[in-house]
Amino acid sequence: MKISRRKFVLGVGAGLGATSLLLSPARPLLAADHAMAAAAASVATPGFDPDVELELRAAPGTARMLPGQTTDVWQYSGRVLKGDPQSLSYLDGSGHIPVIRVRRGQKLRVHFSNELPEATIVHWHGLLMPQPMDGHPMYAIPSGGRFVYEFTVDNRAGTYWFHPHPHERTGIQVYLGLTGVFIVHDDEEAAAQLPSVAHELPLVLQDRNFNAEGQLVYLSGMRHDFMMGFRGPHILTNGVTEYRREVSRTAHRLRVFNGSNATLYQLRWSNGQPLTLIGTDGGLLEQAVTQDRLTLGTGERAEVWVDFSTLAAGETVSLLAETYSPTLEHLTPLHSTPALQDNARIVATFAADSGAAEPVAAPTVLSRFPALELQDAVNRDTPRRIQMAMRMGQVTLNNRVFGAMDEVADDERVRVGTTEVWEFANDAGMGGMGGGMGMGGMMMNMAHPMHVHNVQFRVLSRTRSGQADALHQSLSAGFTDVGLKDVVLVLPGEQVRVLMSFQTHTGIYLYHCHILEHEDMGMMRNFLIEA
Ligand SMILES: [Cu+2]
Repeated sequence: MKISRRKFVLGVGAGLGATSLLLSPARPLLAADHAMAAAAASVATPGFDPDVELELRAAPGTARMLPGQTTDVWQYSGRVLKGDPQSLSYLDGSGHIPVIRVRRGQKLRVHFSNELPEATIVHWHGLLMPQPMDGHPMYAIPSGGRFVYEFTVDNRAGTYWFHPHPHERTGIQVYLGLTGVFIVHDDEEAAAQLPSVAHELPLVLQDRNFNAEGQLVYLSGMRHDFMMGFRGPHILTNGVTEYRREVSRTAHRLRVFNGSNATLYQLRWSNGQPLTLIGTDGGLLEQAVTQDRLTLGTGERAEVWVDFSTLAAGETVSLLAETYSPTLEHLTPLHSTPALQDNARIVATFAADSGAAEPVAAPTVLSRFPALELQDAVNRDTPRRIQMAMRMGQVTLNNRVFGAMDEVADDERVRVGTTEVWEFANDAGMGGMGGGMGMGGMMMNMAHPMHVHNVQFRVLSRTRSGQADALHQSLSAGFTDVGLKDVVLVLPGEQVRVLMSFQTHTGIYLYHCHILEHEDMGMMRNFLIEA
């Protein structure tokens, strides 16, 4: 586990100096990358007969994010070539965030074209996917390039998403607007009798910073800023500030998604009612659970059931958020415009319409989980340990940063068909191994949302060195450790064990911190699923 000099130098030299990610042109693709990309899908496979076929572009555009102002963005847009016309739509709000909606078992083909001035590639976050379709940065296509995605939707009904994944440019590309929601429906979900699509409320939460002309402002490019992660004074919901929506007086299904680069949200209802949680990253829970708060790290999703029939016509209820930086600085008090409510920021307001109230009983039994048992793990007593650390201006996983596109260490190989326990350890600098020195010797203790590609896992345990303070207790109370997950927020001092099964697909996939600035700095590694 020692750091090879080459890897370390690669990480430091890869454009993260003071002039930075934002100002420097995109890293030119290596010849080897081109060869791999070319070998992958650039044309449709004749034998693949899609149920749904889409065209998807990434291109510069504009959006109405702030009242009365037009903001330059990068956005996904497209059209349906084959299949249900509702397979592609756009969220309300600014209208620049697309939603792909498919059924489990359907074959999907997406003709993707890169009309950005730099390389990009699309990752389908949370979905089980053949390696060449997963959007690994080795498949990044240059400006003007095309990529044909073909895969069978093999996930449970749930709220997934898609975003760019080119190495060192993910943060800025997502920030400029490249985000999409990917919704899967299935028969099990239909049996649970949840609110219909007409009563779904997808809510994408993203914080942003604007200049006086209403244009997006990202980080300066200083290394320290990337260590801290982006934070913005405005919270956009579905691309707009002060999101407000009229709703009918009946049950609704919220699909809440933290699409920010780094900021954490802790959500609650303004009227004090508990949140009825029905799903997480990997789809529906077995049974609905209620909790007072909901904590979402970047990339995490939660589905919340709510019945608005108790509201009088015209009455409103809001979703409130306390916001935190990954260093667990409480950001909410810094941003008192618009006015705080109950010491929290208002991220969405729902106003009841004047239709008749139609109360609906809360759902109870929702789904059956796929079998995922600790006794099946090949390493139940000796978890694969992933040590996070921040020191010498570097963010590392087991003392490594992302290296060559196809680099896999001996301890990063798993066997297809097996179940494993992984332990994400965020205890460096807490007296544990690895140290915790950040910039210039400053101690860096940050919460890292850890994401693994091509798998949905179960959270087994959280343990902590030392006493949990009040903030840790409060954030922990909002966790969604009950469901199937593809991101788990690991607080400073914690060791989180997860159980996952590599049942489908072989090849190189990624695990990484989902603070996008950390990912771009190389807090990301390949792992290989071997036959
Ligand atoms: Cu991180």
